[in-house]
Amino acid sequence: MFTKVLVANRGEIAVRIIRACKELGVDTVAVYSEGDADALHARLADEAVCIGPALSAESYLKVTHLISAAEVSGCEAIHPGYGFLAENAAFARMVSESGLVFIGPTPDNINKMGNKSLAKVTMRAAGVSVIPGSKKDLTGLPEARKLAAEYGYPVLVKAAAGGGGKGMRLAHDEKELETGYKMAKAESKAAFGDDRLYLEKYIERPRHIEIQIMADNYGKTVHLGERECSIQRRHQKLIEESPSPAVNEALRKKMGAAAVSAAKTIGYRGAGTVEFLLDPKGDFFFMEMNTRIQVEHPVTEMVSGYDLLKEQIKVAAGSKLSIRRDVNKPNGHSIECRINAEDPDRDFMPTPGKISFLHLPGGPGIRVDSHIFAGYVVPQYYDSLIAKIISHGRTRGEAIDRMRRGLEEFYIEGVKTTIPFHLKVLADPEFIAGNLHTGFIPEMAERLKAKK
Ligand code: MV4
Repeated sequence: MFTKVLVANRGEIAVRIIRACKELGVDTVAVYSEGDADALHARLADEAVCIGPALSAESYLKVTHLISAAEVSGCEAIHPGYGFLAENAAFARMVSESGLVFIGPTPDNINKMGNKSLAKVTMRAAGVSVIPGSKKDLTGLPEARKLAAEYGYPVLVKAAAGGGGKGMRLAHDEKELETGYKMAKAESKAAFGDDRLYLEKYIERPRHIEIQIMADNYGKTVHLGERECSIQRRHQKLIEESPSPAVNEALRKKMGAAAVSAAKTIGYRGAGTVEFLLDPKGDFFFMEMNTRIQVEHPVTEMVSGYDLLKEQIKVAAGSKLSIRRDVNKPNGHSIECRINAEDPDRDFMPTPGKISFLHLPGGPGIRVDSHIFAGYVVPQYYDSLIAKIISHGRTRGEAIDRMRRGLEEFYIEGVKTTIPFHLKVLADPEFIAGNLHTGFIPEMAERLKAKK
């Protein structure tokens, strides 16, 4: 095992990584920006190094600062967390070329999945069902028109370098395709410096179902079941759960096998997530793969019994996976609500500022992953996630009841949060019935308006 690990992140995930290292007997070095001088992760780690000003571009994204911090403090490995440099193949390569271990997949793994259009080519060749669409990057608008006519409208134009909805345009007819194509091209050029596009048949009212996989260096690759992440707002997930109300054991085995073969095809190592769309008929299609630990990993931990961070670190250190077989039978049900410092009454505008009072929920079946405390000032510079409440129960109903109680006993003053919004979702009859799909939030808004 490593003796010392550099935690190249901030917020709740930095705290989560430090906790896993403590249990493994590994010392930690935190990095922090000038905007995070009082942050919890810098206090909980054994050592802390300031790596620059508050702006991420001058601190958490500075490859040279991170590698120097690891070298001067005598670390053997770097954990990137999620976001920032977690899916940057050049960073992963520089870490290993500096004689350090990148706790994550290989640079080649990251590259193969980073281009979403190329990832689909690889998956199709491996026999994984992918969303019907262009077989490679589009050559131009004429080809887009031809393919759209072939598959039938509506279609989606997506950025090859994208993911998570950036540079994506929906078209219901040829006219919309023309403007959508041009806008997607300009947007992805500006956002990624890469204007390659691909086209897909638009799947109506799908669920977003993702499969957690883990792989070691000894040829072992397993899946840990699914997470349902259909409840999103502007491509930001707000609530995730495992298992999905729409997935039975037979479907879990099929989707799990597809995810494992996706990972094996590229010689994947470490923790990863294979995203699928599940259509109302029950057919599923590969969408993209995320080559990192994800925000919503705790719901999988609660129903599988495994600590994904510890597994990730052990695998990177050269140990075998402790998970010996696929997790096809989840233990109970788990739900995660993301508590953001945002005002749901003002279009989810960020609400940075000082937390003047705080009481975090607890009790049976409630876990809180967070870095906040009374007196903490939520900085304006980073994403607005301040806590994750994760409930666990024997049934989905019990997980919902516990989550509602947890949200109600979360007392926070000084910043507005997404807690009232979560309570509305938990009271929604369609949510309670498990009727989830990617249009859930706009449709819930309509239901609430009709009730008034
Ligand atoms: C789709 C789709 C329907 N059909 N692709 C949104 C984010 C990005 N990862 C892909 N997304 C979608 N791709 C096809 N061919 C619908 C979405 C989508 C969506 C997906 C998951 C969760 C929420 C969503 C909200 C709107 C659209």
